[in-house]
Parts: sequence; C-alpha cells; structure tokens
Amino acid sequence: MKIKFLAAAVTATAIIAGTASVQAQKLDKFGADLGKKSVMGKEVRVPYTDLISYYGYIKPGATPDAKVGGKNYYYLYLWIPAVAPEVGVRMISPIPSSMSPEETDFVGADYKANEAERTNYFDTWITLEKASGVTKPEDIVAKGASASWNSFGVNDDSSEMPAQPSGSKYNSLMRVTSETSDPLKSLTIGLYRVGFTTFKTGDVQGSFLAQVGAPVKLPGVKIASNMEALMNAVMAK
Ligand SMILES: [Ca+2]
Repeated sequence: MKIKFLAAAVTATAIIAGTASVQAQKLDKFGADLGKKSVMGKEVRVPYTDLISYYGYIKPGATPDAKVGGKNYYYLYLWIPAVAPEVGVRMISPIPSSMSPEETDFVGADYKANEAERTNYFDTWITLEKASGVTKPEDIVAKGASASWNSFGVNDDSSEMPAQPSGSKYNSLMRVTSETSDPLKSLTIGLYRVGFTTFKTGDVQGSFLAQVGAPVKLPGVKIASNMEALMNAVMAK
C-alpha cells in the first residue's frame, strides 16, 4: 500500500511539474513583502490590494526613450495618488498566452497594432524611479520634463516569475518599501516611472505585461507610456 501511494504521489508530482513547464499561461497573484509570513518553511504573502496592468509592445527597431550605458531604455510613467507603504513592480515577456487586456487595464497603442506578434519577447530588466519635486498632477509635464530621477533599485531576473519560452527565468520582479526618512525614497504622492531594457545582449522587442501593486488601495493610480498621456489620464479623473 505504501509503495503504491508513493508511486501515485510521484505521478501526481510529475503531472504538476509537466503543467508548470508549459508555464506562463497565467501569472500567480502578486504578493506583498508587507505582512509576509513563513509557514512550515514556505513564504506566504498576502496579494497586493491594488494592482494595475499595462499591456505593451516594442516594435523591432523602435526609437528608445533613452540610451543608458549603450542600452535602449523605455519608460512607463506612473502617477501614485496616495502614500503607499510598499510598491511592487513586475514585468513578463512575452505576455502569457491566456492573458489579455480587461476593461480596467492600460493598453499601449503599439500593443493593439501588433497583437498578432505578441509571442515575440525579450529578456526583461526593470527599475523604479521617482521624480523629485512633482507632487501635483498639473505639474507632470512642466516639471517632470526637467526633474531629476531617483532609483529605488533594479531587477533583472526573478525566480518568482515564470520562465520565458526559452526556459530561462529571465523575467523581472521587485518590491520597494517606503523610506519615510528620505523624501527621495518615500512612496508619497507623485510622479514615478518604470524604466525597462534588456540587460544582456539583444534588443528590446516584443510584447510585455507590466504590473504595479500596492498593499493599500490607490484610487486614481494611472500608468502611460509618456508624461502627456499620463497627465491627461490623471486630470480626467
Ligand atoms: Ca532579465
């Protein structure tokens, strides 16, 4: 009986592993660092209360938003309308096959125009930055254009994310905690951006899904591929 039970358990494990290797069909819930517990040696996280999604696509040969260290960088601008104790950012490429934009999701124009090519992907790398001195929606463009940006950190590859079609775990995830003692690193109302590139060799091209989560509700949080679009979205309410 015991041997039979073990064999059944091994088979079940193999089936689960087989399903997992097809992977990237859907993302797991995005869990917070805040309130994280260890239960029987496993990390248990409470999912973020607020989660916004941006579906994007970078065309081969697209003009980057910036060149940093010889790399093509792109930005997603983010308006955070309330104080957050923590913010998480993750990016997956390509967009998991079973996921598509819902009504409340943000969708880039290039995603809509290239939906048929959404299986193209790149090795993601992300950073979260905050603009100094932009605390009012009406200042997003005027002050954001010349603001200095302060990085909260970077992430290249996260083991928490599903593997890419190559089998490599090259997708990105990071969480940052508000440092209230430092205004440049406190998650207060203001203008932020997610910078992304591909850190290893190759170009940024293909579909991506970016998500920003917080353990508190952020009514009016918006994300857009440029500051003008972001300001319009925030001002429209
Ligand atoms: Ca990566």
